[in-house]
Amino acid sequence: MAETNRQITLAARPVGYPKESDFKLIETPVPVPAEGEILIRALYLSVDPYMRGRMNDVKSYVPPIQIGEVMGGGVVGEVLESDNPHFQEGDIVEGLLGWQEYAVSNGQGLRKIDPEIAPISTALGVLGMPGLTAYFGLLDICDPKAGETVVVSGAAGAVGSLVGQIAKIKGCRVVGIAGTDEKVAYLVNELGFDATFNYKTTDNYYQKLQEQCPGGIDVYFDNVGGEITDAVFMLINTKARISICGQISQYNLEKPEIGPRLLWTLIVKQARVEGFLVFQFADRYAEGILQMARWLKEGRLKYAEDIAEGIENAPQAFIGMLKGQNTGKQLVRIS
Ligand code: NAP
Ligand code: FER
Repeated sequence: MAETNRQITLAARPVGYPKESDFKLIETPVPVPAEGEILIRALYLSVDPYMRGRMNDVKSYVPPIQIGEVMGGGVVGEVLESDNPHFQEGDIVEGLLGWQEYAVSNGQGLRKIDPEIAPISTALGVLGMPGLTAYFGLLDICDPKAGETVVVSGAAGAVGSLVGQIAKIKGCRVVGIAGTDEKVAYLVNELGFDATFNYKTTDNYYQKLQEQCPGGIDVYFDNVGGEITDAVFMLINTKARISICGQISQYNLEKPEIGPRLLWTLIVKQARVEGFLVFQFADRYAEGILQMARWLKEGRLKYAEDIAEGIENAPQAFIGMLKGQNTGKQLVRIS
């Protein structure tokens, strides 16, 4: 075991897109577990869009990260020592342990991972928070039916790539929107999406969606917001369901965008828009993980991971993810 614990802390509150200088790598002693606690060595760190919000000095469902505090976030790690009857040395666990190489925990909120089911990194992706977001956000909030047209934005990311595949499993026609030609080709060729476009090289989103959704849009799973979402609103069908999962196009803006006012489309189409947090489904996580694992095993669900190496590269991996450099789930492997 190393003698020091390398940690990434918040050095400054970002203005616009975060930059490397907003983070600081520090070294502290490896923590010593107290009575009833366990010591965990991190193997994979998760970097997620929600962390951008936690870097602002705004209270949300959890308090913001303070300057000098270790960046919060999901981790998969190995138990090195345990004084807790529920965990043994060698167990693989997942929990909110933050961007650091070692952490102690009293076991609360930690989930034991079975490495036989799937690679352990999936506990931060398809079999973890993003997978549950896709599963409940699509099936519960949008109730997609066979034959309906489902549009998903942020379609090549951790959540979006799973949303599209679940919609295909349910017999829907799926249209995905993402930011590179490689991503949109991957969605069609590897994941079975019916149509896709690259929003960075498309001028008129409305016209493109009209072409790709000749029967209109029944379900919209929104990961991005902004102009893409405005175009979708203009093409929804009667009784459409829209789930607001994320609005990543807005997270790094210095000034809030004033967009077109399109809520009237909801009146005419008697449509429903619902925001959700994956945590509201906590009492049903087991159901979601079981179903996603089953689809994985049956080969009906594929997943991609983009893996950066070393904790020192976590800030760059996070910034890169916010700018679209990832396909599938962005992770950081701790060697
Ligand atoms: P992700 O999609 O793997 O990564 C973020 C992606 O966002 C990037 O790869 C990039 O892809 C895209 N993006 C960045 N800026 C954009 C812009 N201005 N316009 C359009 N797309 C942009 O991340 P994720 O973890 O799966 O999260 C996806 C969304 O779900 C996020 O909005 C996140 O906040 C939300 N989320 C919500 C919950 C919840 O409980 N509600 C839980 C998890 C995630 P491109 O190359 O396509 O631009
Ligand atoms: C996310 C975006 C936003 C997310 C949570 C939130 C778990 C919540 C934000 C808030 O409460 O302000 O991707 O994922």
